[in-house]
Amino acid sequence: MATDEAKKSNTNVKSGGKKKEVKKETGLGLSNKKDDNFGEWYYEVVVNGEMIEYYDISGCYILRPWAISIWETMQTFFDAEIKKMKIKNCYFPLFVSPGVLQREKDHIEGFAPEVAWVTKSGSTDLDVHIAIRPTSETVMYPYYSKWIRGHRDLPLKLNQWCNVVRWEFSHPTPFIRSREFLWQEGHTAFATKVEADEEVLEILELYRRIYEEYLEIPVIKGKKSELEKFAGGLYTTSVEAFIPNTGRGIQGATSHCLGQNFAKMFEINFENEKGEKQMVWQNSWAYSTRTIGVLVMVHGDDNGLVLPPKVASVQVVVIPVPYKDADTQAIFDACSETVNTLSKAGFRVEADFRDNYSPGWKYSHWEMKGVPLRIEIGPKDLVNSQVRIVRRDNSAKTDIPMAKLTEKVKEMLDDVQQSLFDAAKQKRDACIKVVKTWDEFMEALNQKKMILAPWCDEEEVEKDVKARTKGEMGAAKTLCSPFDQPELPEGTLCFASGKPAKKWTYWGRSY
Ligand code: 86X
Repeated sequence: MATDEAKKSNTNVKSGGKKKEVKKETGLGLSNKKDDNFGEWYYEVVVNGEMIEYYDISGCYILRPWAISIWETMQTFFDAEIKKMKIKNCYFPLFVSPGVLQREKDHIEGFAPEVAWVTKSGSTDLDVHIAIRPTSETVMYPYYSKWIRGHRDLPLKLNQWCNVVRWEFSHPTPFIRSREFLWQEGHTAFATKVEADEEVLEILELYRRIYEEYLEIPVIKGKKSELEKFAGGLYTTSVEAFIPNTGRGIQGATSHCLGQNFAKMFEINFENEKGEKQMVWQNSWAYSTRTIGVLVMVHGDDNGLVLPPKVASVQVVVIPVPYKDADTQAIFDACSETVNTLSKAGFRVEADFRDNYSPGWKYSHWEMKGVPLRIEIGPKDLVNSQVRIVRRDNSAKTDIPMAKLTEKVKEMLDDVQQSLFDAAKQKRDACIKVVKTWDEFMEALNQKKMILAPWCDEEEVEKDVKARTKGEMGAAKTLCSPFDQPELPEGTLCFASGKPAKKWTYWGRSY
């Protein structure tokens, strides 16, 4: 793996000797292919697709409007859904005092090296250093303790949209592993475990919908193992995606039931109807800008980004294709009219009228940015009262009568949206391997599979699997035990320990 710095200089190269396969016509092509050099391909796509710009601090990236608009679409969906659930937005400070940060020692312990600190103001050393939030449990819960008194104060359901900082040391990757990222963090408190349990799954379903109904990425809902769960909580649920090119699972979002661990630490108590003092039951849940990285990795191709219409800030780009003596003005007018018709119908559409770029250059440019549909209008189209529509996902070209424009665009966008899911699911499913023995497991792991195996559910065995698979590529671990459990016949043995299996669990290398 090249360093972040190397990537930066590599992807910043706009011209010059480094690019191997620059498309002659346009100079816009990617120099790396997704299947040949996935890592480099990814860096190139996010930069050339204008989602990311590199920054002079390793692990920090500029999120350009093309990326933020996708974030905002997911945010609009999720924010409306949690408001239906009576969850309220709030905002707690970015800065954390050391006392507060360390209040829950077990929770912080393993994470301490990742916490970033402010140690100076100007040139003066601060008497008390101030931490930057890596997550907000310790920031928020003292106030939950203050605000919750009686059962009528419950449930308390808050969410915040914010940035967090985790000073990671292993290879940073835009969206996937960055030192600062955007997320929402929900923190809720209930009188009963039943209510908390129910919310955990309700939120997890929203995360599934973000991936499957917006980003068109199949995910598996399940429960994390004791080793992989959030140590401060009772149990962790997640949606797990898979990146076929690297053969790695990736945690898409998590929804935790914290139980009463934090209530104990932070003394978050309430008086019930009988006047008895009780501890609250808590949840926390989050998804982050990592979603965008998964989107790029799953759908992107050798021509750049491929965006699902629902999250694309431009769904249709209209490109005039003037020709020698043809009436250029008439072509431009037809383009404007097309844009007007489609915007009125509610589509996000733009024309590219720039006169300093050729149509071919514009095709590549908007392909790189992943726009789902391209409409080309040339002299022949004017004569025939038609437009040519080209799909980004499969390059299919269709000539559509102007009279049917709106109807056909709607149809095609819906079809692109669905096709992306179908293609991603087919690829993901082809990577799932069911194994029963250690030998089958190792073979599947070497073939970059996502492995479903019967497991005894013992922590020692999971640790052992990690140890036995350690290497350059990283160890295999559990991804989740799917809620949707295949039948486990009586007498099935654990693939790793040979003890009786308790459940089916997904295993693999992961991000
Ligand atoms: C775990 C747990 C939890 C609220 C979520 O996953 C959902 C939203 N938080 C986050 N976690 C840490 O607690 C943590 C703590 C410190 Cl101090 C750190 F530096 C990094 C951390 N990373 C994850």
